[in-house]
Amino acid sequence: MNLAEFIGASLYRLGVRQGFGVVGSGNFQLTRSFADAGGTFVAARHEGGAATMADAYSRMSGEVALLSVHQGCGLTNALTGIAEAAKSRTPLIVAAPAAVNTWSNFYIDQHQLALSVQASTLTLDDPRRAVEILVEAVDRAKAQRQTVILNLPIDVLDAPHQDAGRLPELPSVERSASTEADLHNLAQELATAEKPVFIVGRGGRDARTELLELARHTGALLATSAVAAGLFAEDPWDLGISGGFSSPTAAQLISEADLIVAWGCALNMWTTRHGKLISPDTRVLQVDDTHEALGAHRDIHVGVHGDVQRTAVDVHDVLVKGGIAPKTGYRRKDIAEVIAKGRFTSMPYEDWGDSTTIDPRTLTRELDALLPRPRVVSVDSGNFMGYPSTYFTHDDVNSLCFTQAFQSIGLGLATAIGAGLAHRDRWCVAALGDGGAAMGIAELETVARLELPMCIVIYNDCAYSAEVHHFDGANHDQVIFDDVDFAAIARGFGLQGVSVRTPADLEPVKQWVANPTTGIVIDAKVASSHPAWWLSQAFGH
Ligand SMILES: Cc1ncc(C[n+]2csc(CCOP(=O)(O)OP(=O)(O)O)c2C)c(N)n1
Repeated sequence: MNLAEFIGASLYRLGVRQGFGVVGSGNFQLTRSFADAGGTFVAARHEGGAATMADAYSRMSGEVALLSVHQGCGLTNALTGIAEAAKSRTPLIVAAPAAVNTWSNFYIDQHQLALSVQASTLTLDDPRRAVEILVEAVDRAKAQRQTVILNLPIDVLDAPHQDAGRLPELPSVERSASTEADLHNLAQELATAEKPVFIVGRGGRDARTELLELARHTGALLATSAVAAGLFAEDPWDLGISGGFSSPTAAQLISEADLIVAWGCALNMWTTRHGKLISPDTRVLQVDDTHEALGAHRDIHVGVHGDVQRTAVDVHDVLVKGGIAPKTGYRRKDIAEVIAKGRFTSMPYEDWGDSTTIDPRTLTRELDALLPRPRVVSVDSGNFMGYPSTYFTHDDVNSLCFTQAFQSIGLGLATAIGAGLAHRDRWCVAALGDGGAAMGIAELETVARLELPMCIVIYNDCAYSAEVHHFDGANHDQVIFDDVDFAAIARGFGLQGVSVRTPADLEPVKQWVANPTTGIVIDAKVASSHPAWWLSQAFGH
């Protein structure tokens, strides 16, 4: 066994089960030994796709995933996906062989590159420390939710290596407790609030039951950031996503709250509509297991350091023990009616479609009714993105996969592959703009090869519409394109393809649902006369 093979096998033994990548000379042996040890490896057609597949797989499965790339150019190709993962704190190991001589054509400074995208970085240049470094890498990914670029200088990878046999057990991840003082503070705020709203982010994805209990006790309404969409599905007090994707009703109710508690939620510009969704008089509390996250994006009145699930249970306990009875709070009968009527799925609208183009809302509603559940919907970036994020019904916290921390277009298709592999029992939907679809199109071959029963819907308006609408009145030559026949392209990749201009054109999709032998691409020619309602809040830094 050489060091490369030892690394591949050891990552499997340390609990990494699913890998993605593009194999070249530097990572061939490592990837081979990972698979031979029992790991599942998906060969992507572009490292950008592989990185995002790994990111989405990890988000949707809760496991540490592996990304395996070729030295230098393999890593640079993967960089956008790695940046997205690092910003989202996705537990991910990037096995990145590295050329050592600066005169090598493959040489780049991989350590600096990792730092530049806020990823964690480790270098395994001493084979004697291989076990220690591999354990450290997996532990950082798992316990600290880091995206770790593991630099592997290629001059040591060929060296013979003794199999170390059993590897050390990784400690299980502890849920951090909040202090007594913080819990009492939080309990006090909740006890006195009349119109509390909880906004729950990625850090609260596993705390549905505990947060529902606490919200019931304190009379709080519930909302999530986009990465936790669906968490409170079917609860009558659920307002859906907070931020740009809020319905007018949800936005109104959030802005009238007297207390907002952010649970594992960054409260970034998108979740708060650049802060405007939170009124200046509202008390803002934030609970997070990472100190640096508290108050990072906006001023808060109280920051509570602790795990979301554990804090929700503990503060509920404080309320009960303190004799604070459950209260109505914001959960009034009139509010329940307003919420029910104000959901996107029941809101009336004037249809923009005609015989040549379909309204993106109508398209999404039709597909929502037509595509079976359970589903996982993955969304690319662009003007269209609010429609699939809000007009599809999200039944639970795993029904939307949203890789948009870096707001990069082109990640949607690969996201859908990673999410679909994490949930093979679900119908998988990729919602893309024509711009994002063109950018990530190589992975259509991966969809076909893996025989994923995926519905890829392209909101095709032959433009980068986000830019067209944002720069209204400007010369749009550089952001308008010729029509592309994505249905024909899909057929070339071995998938089904259908062009859609009216709801009636969706008939072949019904037949596909009955017999989904391969994936289907819906090239939907969408009406683009109006900007999406959320677009004006999307831009910013
Ligand atoms: C990698 C990357 N390049 C450029 C942009 C700027 N950008 C944001 S939205 C957008 C247009 C996306 O077009 P499309 O996918 O067709 O969706 P649409 O806006 O038309 O709905 C562009 C170019 C970006 N976000 N990411």
